[in-house]
Amino acid sequence: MTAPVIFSVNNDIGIISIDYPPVNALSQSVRQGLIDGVIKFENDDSIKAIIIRCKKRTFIAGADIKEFANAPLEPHLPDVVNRIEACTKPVIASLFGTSLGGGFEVALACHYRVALETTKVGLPEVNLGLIPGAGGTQRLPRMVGVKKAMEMITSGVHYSVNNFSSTDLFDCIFSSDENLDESTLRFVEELVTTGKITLSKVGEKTIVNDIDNWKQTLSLINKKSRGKEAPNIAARILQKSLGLNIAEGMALERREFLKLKESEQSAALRFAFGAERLASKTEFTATPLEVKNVGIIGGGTMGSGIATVFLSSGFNVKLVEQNEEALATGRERIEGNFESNVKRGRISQDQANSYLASLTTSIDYQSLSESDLVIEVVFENMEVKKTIFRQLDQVCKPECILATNTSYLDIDEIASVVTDPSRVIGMHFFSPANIMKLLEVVQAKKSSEQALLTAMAVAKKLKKISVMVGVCFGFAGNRMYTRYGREVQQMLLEGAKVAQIDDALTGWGMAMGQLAVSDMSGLDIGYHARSSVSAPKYDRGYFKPAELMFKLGRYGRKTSKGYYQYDENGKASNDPLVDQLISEKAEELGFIQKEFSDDEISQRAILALISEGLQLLKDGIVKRASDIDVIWLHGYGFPRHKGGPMFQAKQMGKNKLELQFEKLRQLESVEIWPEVDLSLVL
Ligand code: T1G
Repeated sequence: MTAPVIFSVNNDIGIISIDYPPVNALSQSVRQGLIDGVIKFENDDSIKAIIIRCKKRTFIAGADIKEFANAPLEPHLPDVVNRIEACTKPVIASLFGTSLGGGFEVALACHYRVALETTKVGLPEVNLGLIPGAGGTQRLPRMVGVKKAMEMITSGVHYSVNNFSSTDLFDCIFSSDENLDESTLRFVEELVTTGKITLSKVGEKTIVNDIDNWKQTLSLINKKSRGKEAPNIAARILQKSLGLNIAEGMALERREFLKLKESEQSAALRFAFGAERLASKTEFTATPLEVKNVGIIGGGTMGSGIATVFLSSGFNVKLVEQNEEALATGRERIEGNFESNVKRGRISQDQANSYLASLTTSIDYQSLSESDLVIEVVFENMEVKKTIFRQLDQVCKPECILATNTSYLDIDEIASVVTDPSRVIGMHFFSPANIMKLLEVVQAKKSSEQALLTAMAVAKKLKKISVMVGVCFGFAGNRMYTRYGREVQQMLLEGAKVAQIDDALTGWGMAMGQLAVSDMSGLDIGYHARSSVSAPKYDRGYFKPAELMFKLGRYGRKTSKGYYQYDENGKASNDPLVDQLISEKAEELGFIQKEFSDDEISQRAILALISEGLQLLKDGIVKRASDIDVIWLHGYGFPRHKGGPMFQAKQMGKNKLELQFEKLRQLESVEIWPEVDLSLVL
């Protein structure tokens, strides 16, 4: 394997080139190479300046996340960046791609920074439950002020270099059609030949305190962090650093960084980072088909949302509906989605117009003859879907992939009406389709590797996170959601109150309470979905409170009454009548009511998710435990800093899990809490 760092000379300029795929991360060998390069050229009298550049995909995208599991090896990154800054010859960082975390800290320690205009920079360590650990909290505020540094470090967002034109952060921004290496060399040569080159050290600058109200700033960050520790710690370090010199500030930063690196939150967030990238990997070897033309059957909320996502990602979309009126409504919905994207400044009007220019509509299925992929997005009725697939079988070209967006119906049965069922798969988007990142790619019994891999490649273009799952009622996500919902229903029957349950779950970190989500998605939808399969005989309380709400016409937000009541502005409030009605139902069913603690509620709900997750692994519906976590992080508002239900199982460990499951089996039954094979997750 070639050395990740090589040295070369161009006239009197020393060049340190990093070539360490995939993202030139700061592994031990890269760190060592940087130090060796600085010392080599510093001691070479013929050298006037040093350039740090990277090959291939991007400038350094950070410390090597893969090394975090082990004890840190020398040279440590803070020493590397300080050595660069201390160099007696000017060091220039030549940026492109995404210069992030430790990569941006290396650039900040250089005496000059130049970049292509398309470059993104950032200190996103908080997304990994960390803080910058190599001077980022010290050098960035010295260059952009503490206010901007606070925003960048606590948000973890990547920023375009064009955001910093009012600062001295970049010495030169090259246009995107320039050759970065040539432009950087020209920039440095000019400085050297004109003798203007200097050793401007960021670390020697003072931090300008441009934050007026620290109390307010810190509380705002605490509110936004929703239980994540790292943003709050970073904010406090920025405050404390106002009176410190760079060495004292970096020592403080390092202490907190090393503490966070051992934290459960960082372990969860680093796990999530890896799990997301693993989810798209399969053992399949087929070559995905190229997809340009996409047919969408159904222009309802979901269909128009999915069409919007495809158009926004550069695909040609043909929307098909059963009549002109429905077609017009579908087009209006899509135009409405783009209008609100323009209003929210997500895209320009020109972009919206160009996306809409790739939309065509028809009531004639024949118009799908050139489609590479067709997605059926009509209401959940098996016979209607089978009719549509019979028509698609007639009109679509043999290599066209036929996908259904059903959330729970049997895709093997849908595929049974198609001549070549190997081209039938599920592509289960989550609502709202233009927001939710998750896509369940459903493998039916006869789905081909090529069809599945094509869908996963399309998902990447849509900037979705795709997870492959098998066919069962509700696939992976909704099947677990039903089990999670069942446990909430059971706790209602055993005496927990509506508001207490939702507060316990959001207090634990869930984005929303399960009952508030049910009210939002409609209790009638849930009722009809569950009615398509028979309720388990061994579970006498199975969704009884939900059934009661449905029978009372309390469908949730859409009827202003569900588990909560909603005023004319949609504001939710408790309705004591609901707790009373459920309590009476529970008595009628013979359930003994008791007090619940918030911990007991959240623990039992998470254990229900783990139990069903283990069943999914046992049934082979999901290949990896981490895929289940990715589904819950991106489809169901599971708190990212908790890693996911299966990650939580790992944190709990064998003994605690077995003990908890056994207790619940005693409380209820082995049918409801089946024996589980913990080796599937531990
Ligand atoms: N270390 C190791 N591998 C990394 C990596 C990293 N920092 N970043 C990406 N990869 C791998 C990733 O696993 C995948 O591998 C491949 O690169 C492509 O990634 C002291 C301690 C750079 C914007 O947080 O945000 O510096 O799956 O699929 O969508 O202060 O990756 O192909 O085998 O995501 O084009 C701070 C994390 C670290 C940046 C590219 N840096 N990376 O996105 O490709 S902490 C980060 C990203 C730090 C210091 C601290 C993105 C990306 P594989 P990808 P992408």
